Amino acid sequence: MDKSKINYTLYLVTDRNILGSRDLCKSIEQAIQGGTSIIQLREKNITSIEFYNIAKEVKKITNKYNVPLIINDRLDIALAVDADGIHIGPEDLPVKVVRKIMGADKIIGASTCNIKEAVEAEEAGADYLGVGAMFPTKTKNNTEDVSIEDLKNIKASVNIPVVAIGGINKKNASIVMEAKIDGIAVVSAILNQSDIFESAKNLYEIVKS
Ligand code: TZP
Ligand code: MG
Repeated sequence: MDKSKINYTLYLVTDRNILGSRDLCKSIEQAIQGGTSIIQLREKNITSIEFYNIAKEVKKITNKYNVPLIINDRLDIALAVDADGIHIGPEDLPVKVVRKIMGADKIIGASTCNIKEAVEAEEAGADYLGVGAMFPTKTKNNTEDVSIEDLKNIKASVNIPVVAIGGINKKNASIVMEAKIDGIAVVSAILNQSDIFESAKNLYEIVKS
């Protein structure tokens, strides 16, 4: 996958807890059909073999639609399934180390919530930044608050794509897009909705307009 052509418009981060009994792969497929342009497989508290098996199944879907698959946190899983990239935060392996292991062609995303972290991540070799939490979220604990003003300043400080995350939904998506960022990353605004396809479609249209 040519990483200079990645479309960050609508970035789905997965969470099987939110999906409940609904199938992850089917849900991802519906989200992609609705306009989701990049998928991050995010799993917490599962074994390596479970994560690996899920990632292999998800990769079949993302390959089918030519949508990039990013693995959260786990470099070993990302390498094992030949994912398109990895998303890491301050508590994960450093960007520089991950770049060295994954090579130049893979996508590395970094979570940042201020200008200093953003600039450092870019310098270390990150391809894009995830910035948040923009709004209160029930999906992740221990988030730091990022204002729209902070988001604008971060975007202005780097030359790589920026996606905003945290509590973003159809009501507030246009507000974060005023920061001239490259896209929005969501969990519940797609996966916690009864119609995943429609939810993705609505969000995609909001971000694009
Ligand atoms: N990182 C910062 S906030 C967040 C993550 C993974 C959760 C976003 O979930 P939601 O449901 O879109 O608020
Ligand atoms: Mg992490």
